[in-house]
Amino acid sequence: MTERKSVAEKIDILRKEKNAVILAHNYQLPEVQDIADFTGDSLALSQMAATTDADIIVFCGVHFMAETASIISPQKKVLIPDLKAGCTLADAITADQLRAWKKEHPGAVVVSYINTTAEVKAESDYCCTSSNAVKVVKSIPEDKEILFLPDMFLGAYAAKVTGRKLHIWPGECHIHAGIMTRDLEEMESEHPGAEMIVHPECGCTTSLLYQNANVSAIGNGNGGSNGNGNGHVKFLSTGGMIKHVSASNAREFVIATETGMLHPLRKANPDKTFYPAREDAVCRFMKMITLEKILKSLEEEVYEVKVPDATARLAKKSIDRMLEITA
Ligand code: CIZ
Repeated sequence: MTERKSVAEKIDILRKEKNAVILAHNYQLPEVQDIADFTGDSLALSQMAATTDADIIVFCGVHFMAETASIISPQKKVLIPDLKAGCTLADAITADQLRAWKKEHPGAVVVSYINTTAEVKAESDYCCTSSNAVKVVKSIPEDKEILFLPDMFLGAYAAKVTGRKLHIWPGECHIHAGIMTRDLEEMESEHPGAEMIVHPECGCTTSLLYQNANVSAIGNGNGGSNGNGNGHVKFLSTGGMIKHVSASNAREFVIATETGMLHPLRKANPDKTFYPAREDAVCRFMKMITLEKILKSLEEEVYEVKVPDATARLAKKSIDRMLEITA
């Protein structure tokens, strides 16, 4: 009798046969994160994949993330298991809209959040992530106008912390925008003493910043001004949340971001307790990737995401400029 293999086992066989690496974003389904070679935020994943000798990258995330992997590893074949896995925030501004905006502000410096299409990155001076947006903005000479896009909450955060006047594109991630101050207040009264860990794309970011003098800066969780201060509310990127929570003495945490994030946090910290700020903060695009689709992706080598060379070269410049500042 032939032994029946599970989908995960079949994925494993094919990944080795095809010399593929599987990346899973922190917001992916738990079973997808569990079979991945690497989990993390989109930039870190693309950078990790670039250090491997894999021929194929299967990106379990949304479309702009696969594009970032293609920009950083143009010689590798990048696959996304479902082409419909898009990002409403990245779709909030097109390259044409950005070109028109730039015309209205000649000479302005363009800072684009990583959640943008490759074409938009190619039209930008700097890329930034949620953990380094403040650093990137601070590095730009005071006399320069800055166009910040596409997330208005992250933009408002960077403006408040740096004291700079930014022109901010009115885009938002509908999941994060729905996490409001009253959600955090409710969680705080239910779980007094829990640390409030907030992604800066959240709708509550600006009011928390104004209301709560005891907040610590956004960052990557490495300490000091990077997010590990003594504040009760901490603004952190997903990578920063992982680092910060492991180092924190707190036992309970309220996590204000997409609920997929609770899986890696719980896995790495089985002795700590995590509550989502909102149970319904679930991105349906992130959850489109399933084990079955990953298997099909490897079997049929679908769906390829390839950024055209000229766009990739320009987009990479904006990423490299960011890395020069934040290295
Ligand atoms: O780039 C990412 O992975 C996103 C969208 C969020 C984060 O904070 O890691």
